[in-house]
Amino acid sequence: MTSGAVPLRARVRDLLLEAAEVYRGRPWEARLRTAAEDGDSPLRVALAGRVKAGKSTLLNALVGVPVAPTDAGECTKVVTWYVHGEEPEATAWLRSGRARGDGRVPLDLRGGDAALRVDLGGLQPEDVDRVEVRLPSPRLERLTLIDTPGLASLSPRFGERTERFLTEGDEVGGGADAVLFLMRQLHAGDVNLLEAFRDPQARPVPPVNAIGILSRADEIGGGRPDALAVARRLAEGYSQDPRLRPLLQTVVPVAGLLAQAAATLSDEEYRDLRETAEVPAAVLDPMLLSAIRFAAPRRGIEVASERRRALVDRLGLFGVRWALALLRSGEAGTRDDLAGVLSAASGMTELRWMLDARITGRRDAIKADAALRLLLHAAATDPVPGIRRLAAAAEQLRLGVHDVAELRVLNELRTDGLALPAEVRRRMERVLGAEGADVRVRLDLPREATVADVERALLVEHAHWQRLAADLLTPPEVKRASSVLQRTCEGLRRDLRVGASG
Ligand SMILES: Nc1nc2c(ncn2[C@@H]2O[C@H](COP(=O)(O)OP(=O)(O)OP(=O)(O)O)[C@@H](O)[C@H]2O)c(=O)[nH]1
Ligand SMILES: [Mg+2]
Repeated sequence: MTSGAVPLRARVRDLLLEAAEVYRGRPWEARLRTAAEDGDSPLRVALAGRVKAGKSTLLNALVGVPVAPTDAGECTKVVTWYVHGEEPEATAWLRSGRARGDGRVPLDLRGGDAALRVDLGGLQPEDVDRVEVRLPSPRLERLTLIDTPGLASLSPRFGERTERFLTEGDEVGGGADAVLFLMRQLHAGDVNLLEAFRDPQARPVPPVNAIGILSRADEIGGGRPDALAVARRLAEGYSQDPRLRPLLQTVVPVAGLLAQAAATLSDEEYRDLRETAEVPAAVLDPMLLSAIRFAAPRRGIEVASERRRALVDRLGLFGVRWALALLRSGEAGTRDDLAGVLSAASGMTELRWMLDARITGRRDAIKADAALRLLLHAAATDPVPGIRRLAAAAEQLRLGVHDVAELRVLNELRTDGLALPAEVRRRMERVLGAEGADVRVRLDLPREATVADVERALLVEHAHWQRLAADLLTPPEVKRASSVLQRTCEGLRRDLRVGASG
């Protein structure tokens, strides 16, 4: 491919700028210009879901420090962007109509590393389009995280803001590139909301960039000892649920609170847990039946009532039970041991892996695909002279750039745009890396398969898709998908050779 010499980002940017010229003076101009310059910025990942689903807690766990307010009484009222910056600072962007000057208002950012507080000053949440918090956190270098107000909240006006942001983007910064959609249990409201993204061109976040999260996983099953195993099974069921399948690429269980506590567990908290673990079982076990019992004032227990309450707030009841069990069995001899086990149980490692493999690892393709879809959407809704040629070029890029083409096939597989039997669909998804990027996973080979085994399997796989593409009865869109699969196999073979020789 000769055009491969010019990087994808540059080609997409040039095309969008050209389209912006075509729309000069019309509403699409600004959106296309913003999207053209967006190729170099970090991916924007929004956390969305119903009220109290645990969005802000998970955001804090992802950043590694508590930056978003999460108290039980506290709800997120404005869409808040957490962006990488050299110095901590916060800015509000006012909604148009309310704006003075350029619409920006600097805000007070209180607190140090431990916990931040953004003060809206005299501003009303409903006048604010979004708040941007800049932080020198390395975790934010590759990802901008966006906290959103709970959907279907008691005050619908906050939830509506989220819905509008997710389906249309905001006034200044555009929309999200990917969404983590949190749900505690599958709820009809979740399906309705996710349905709102269905419009295949306007929808800013295609299902392949949306990961479902079964949140507060430790509470599932009423805090049973095997809560996380139960959550894992439930999440697997959801990810195959016909209502969710077309809307999300997968569903994973995560206990954000455990992850956050594990990341920031203090020596003092560890000591309090250790001392509590030494209380005789006959006294301790009944205390562990509820958060209220656990924190109730009690004589003869070293750790004071308010300190026990603080432990439950930090770890949740399940987390406390589990930490105590680990301490009693000697599996958590140090603070770091305990933090390690809690962190492993939180599902956070899997989530990070998934974010890396499926979202940040596909950054360029995701950005390019979103920008090209925006151009196509503009061309479809405002077909000015001169845009047809650019729309055709955008289609060509989507087909010609393999990563983008793969992404498109993955989307079509989720949204049933391809008429294929379930097992063929699953095989396509697997080869395209939906279950893991590793070549052995993609080919359903055992871990110990040799390079020669992999090479052989790749040839078989390639031939399979070649046959399907060549079959006269195969519908055109499946032929196109099969050609993408062939190229995927060719790419994997090249990587294998490079790996084997290097
Ligand atoms: N047990 C447990 N509790 C959690 C978990 N995540 C959050 N919580 C608790 O759930 C409550 C709500 O958490 P938030 O993170 O504020 O939820 P949110 O979705 O941001 O809420 P809104 O902004 O009001 O919509 C808090 O009391 C958290 O401590 C979790 O993984 N496990
Ligand atoms: Mg919140």
